[in-house]
Amino acid sequence: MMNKKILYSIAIGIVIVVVFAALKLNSNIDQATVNQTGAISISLTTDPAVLRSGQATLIIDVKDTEGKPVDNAKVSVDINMTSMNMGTQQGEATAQGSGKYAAAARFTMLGPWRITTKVTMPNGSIENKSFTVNVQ
Ligand SMILES: [Cu+2]
Repeated sequence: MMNKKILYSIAIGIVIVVVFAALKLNSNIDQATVNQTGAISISLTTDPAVLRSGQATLIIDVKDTEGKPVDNAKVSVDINMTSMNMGTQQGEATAQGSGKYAAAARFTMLGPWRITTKVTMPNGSIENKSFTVNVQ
């Protein structure tokens, strides 16, 4: 009777260990898959980093699915407030090398602004990404 209980406990313990091991293995496989078929990366920084009312430079960084800088893309930006329609500023960004593109922005009011980037990759595919920045 006692032996059966102990055996039963050991069996349950083994099942738990195997299930956890399988879950961990699964998560590793998922991660590897994500890395292999990663998305194009579009990120935004601004100069100055802390935005004030007035002129600023938007720097858009474009990397391909392997994380390499993309220099022959066409990058444009649409800029407007999120909280009201200030009229959309549209601009073309110019290539700076190392996958970076610069565009001018003029923030005429404090508050939240949306910057929508449109990136036409060298192969013609189009990627859009929006960012919200706060002008303080
Ligand atoms: Cu406004």
